[in-house]
Amino acid sequence: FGQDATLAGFDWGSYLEKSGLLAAPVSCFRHAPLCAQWDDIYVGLKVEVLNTHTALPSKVYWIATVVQLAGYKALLRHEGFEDDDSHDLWCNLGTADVHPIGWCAVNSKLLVPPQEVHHHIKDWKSYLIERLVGAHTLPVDCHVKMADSLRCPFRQGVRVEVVDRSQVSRTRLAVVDTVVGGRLRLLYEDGGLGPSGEVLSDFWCHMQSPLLHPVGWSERVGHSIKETDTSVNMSSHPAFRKVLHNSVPHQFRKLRTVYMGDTFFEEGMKLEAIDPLNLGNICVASVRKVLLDGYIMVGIDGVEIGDGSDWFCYHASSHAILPVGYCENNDIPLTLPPGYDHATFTWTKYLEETGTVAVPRRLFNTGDVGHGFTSGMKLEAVDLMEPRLVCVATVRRCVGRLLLLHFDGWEPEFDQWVDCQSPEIYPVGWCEITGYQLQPPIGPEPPQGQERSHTSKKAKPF
Ligand code: MLZ
Repeated sequence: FGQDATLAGFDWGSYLEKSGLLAAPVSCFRHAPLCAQWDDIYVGLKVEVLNTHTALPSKVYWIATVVQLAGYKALLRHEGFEDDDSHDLWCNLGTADVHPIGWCAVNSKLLVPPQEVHHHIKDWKSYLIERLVGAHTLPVDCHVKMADSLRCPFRQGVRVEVVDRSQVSRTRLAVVDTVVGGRLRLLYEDGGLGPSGEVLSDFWCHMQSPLLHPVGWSERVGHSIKETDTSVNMSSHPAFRKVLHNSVPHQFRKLRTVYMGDTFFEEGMKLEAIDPLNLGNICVASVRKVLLDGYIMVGIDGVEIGDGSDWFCYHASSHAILPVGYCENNDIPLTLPPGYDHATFTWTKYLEETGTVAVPRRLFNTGDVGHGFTSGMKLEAVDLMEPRLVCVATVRRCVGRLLLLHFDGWEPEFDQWVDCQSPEIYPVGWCEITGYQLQPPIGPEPPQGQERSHTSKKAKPF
């Protein structure tokens, strides 16, 4: 499954032009390459870019102006075309042969105007001088910064603990197979290989994913971990032929410290939580177990199997757990336990009936972060139910630090709530830079403003 956007003829530039929508700026994505540099990259900058409109045998360049930005993609207009936009071209600032002004001089490259404009300007030298006075250009270290930020502390053969996709309440030992743009393909150590050596079970996540942990984590915090089935032999797979190395804490994202002092989450307390198997739903939920280091296990009320195998681990600082009343206060439909209906449900009554208390509001990390996303913005986002897939997506709603993402062309049942700082969302053009396959929109966009359908998609563990 999955298809390659470029092969399918998908092109972000014309897609955005057709929809008339904006792309979220790179500065919105804290973990994305060049995020910190993005304040210095804006419309109006002048650059030196490979000139493909010549018949010359060697690579030559020409000066262009950024006329529009969409994530990493810039719409460029070559000097000389003035107001004529018919030759504008989209190029990716992270991959294309685009450089700061002065780069050609330093690197002994020729500046040659495109054939189309060659004739109507007599004196190119003074034309350019006039156009370049007072102009700004790309930061000189732009490409170096890009390369630096694509470095990744994980390599093939590194062992980690990661959520077990066949039973979300536990972790499982896995080995890094491939790394693309900081996203890891993980193979469970006892995942098994098919008759022709193919991997039977893998898992993808970004190296900063909250689902990923150093070896020893589960035991340390008291999380359950699947015992590795040692009868499964993986040794014919290249990732297992390496000398395996255990990952260590400094390779992982530091979480915000939480104090588990006098008042903390307690077993039985109620809250609202994103359903880990249906990420578009925020549900009535309970704290089922308190682990160490600020981690808790959460169960969704009314649908639990009863053996704890569907509990899910969230850190106290997670965006996915919310105080009671959060949905009501923010006009989000709260998913109720079976047997309750929206006309009569109130949290006060529910707490009374169940003889429980709500988790104190101040324990949640729901403060505003001032993220810069607005609804309608386009981006590239992981479908967390099939985390190998990075898809064309749109921000449908912004509520505090949460974003409701819609996957273009897919029914609203596939929508997912994610944190604005999730490492699994990327600016437009990220796939092109990292060489990751982008999933294009499927079919025509379903009509807008349609009621969310009630035939719920069968929940699949990831
Ligand atoms: N096999 C899955 C793919 C879903 C991918 C959706 N991505 C937004 C299905 O068709 O259900």
